[in-house]
Amino acid sequence: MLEQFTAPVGTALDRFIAQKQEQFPYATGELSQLLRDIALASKIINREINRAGLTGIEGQAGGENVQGEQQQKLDVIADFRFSRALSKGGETCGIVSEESQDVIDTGNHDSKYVVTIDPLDGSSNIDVNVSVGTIFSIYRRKSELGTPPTIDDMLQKGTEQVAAGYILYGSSTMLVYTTGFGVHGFTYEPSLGEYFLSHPDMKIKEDGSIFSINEGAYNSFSPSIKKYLTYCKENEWSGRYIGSLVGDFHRNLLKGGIYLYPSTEKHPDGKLRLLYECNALAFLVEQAGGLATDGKQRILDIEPRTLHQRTPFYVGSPKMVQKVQEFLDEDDV
Ligand code: P6P
Repeated sequence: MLEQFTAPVGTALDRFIAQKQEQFPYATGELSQLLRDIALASKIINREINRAGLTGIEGQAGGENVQGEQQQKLDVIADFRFSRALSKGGETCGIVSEESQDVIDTGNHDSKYVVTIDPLDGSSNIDVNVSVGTIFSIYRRKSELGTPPTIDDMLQKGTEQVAAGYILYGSSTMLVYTTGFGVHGFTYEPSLGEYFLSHPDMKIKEDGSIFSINEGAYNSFSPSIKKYLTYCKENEWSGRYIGSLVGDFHRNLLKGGIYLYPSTEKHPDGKLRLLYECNALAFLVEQAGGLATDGKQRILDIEPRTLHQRTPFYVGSPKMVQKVQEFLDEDDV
């Protein structure tokens, strides 16, 4: 079993990835390069986001994505940038993106990885200067090298992830990722155009007092979720919800807390997408000592049926997720 990897704060991302590659037996460098490709695209998106108000790329693009949601101009730009970086980087044969109906064939049929990605989650917040994020997962393909990617390459359980992470475009821009050996956070230094290790081996608190949920949907929550919210208020916990999953997740990762998106009337299967939102965050939170469920089972154990399937999502400090589960179990009685 490979030892937990750490490096001194301030280590540049490229050097960190290279050092970790040495740790992987038989590593051939493709995964390292794939992580670099994602980091490069994030730097370009970061610049676009920071200048959005000046370059007229705020607001809606006029189209809808596969979910029927209004696409923001930056959704389209982010999707293009990440798809192009991953295609040109040559290390992935296929991509599933929130912004595309079907599997994107990158043409790199000799590469052994596939990527699922939400290029810009929470993008409607950009116009009001609230943090947004990119969420990604990396899997080994199941189909033969030299052939086009298949739907089965994409419909893999979260336990099959090779790597996962997010970029948070916030007051500072951070890249947080795991390859199964802990969670490591890097902060972007724009003047140098480089990410530097700022949060080695991130761990979530076992318990917490922050709950993140959109209480605007209260009337359509199940009785158990309503009882849970009453429990949160009786304990005088803090409600913190910015409507941007990566921002809410990152705060709870650092401070302890829970993010909840239950089934609602508008989203009977939950709103968040399994393949390119929940699986990545579930892998990260488990690596950081937390839990992620759909209210019945571990997120990472869910067998995906369709590319854009949704799931209820409860993620965060283990004791807080277990407490919600106690309330949810009452529903099944
Ligand atoms: P609601 C953004 O659209 C998103 O996917 C997440 O980033 C966010 O947590 C959630 O949806 C917000 O959804 O229904 O509360 O507006």
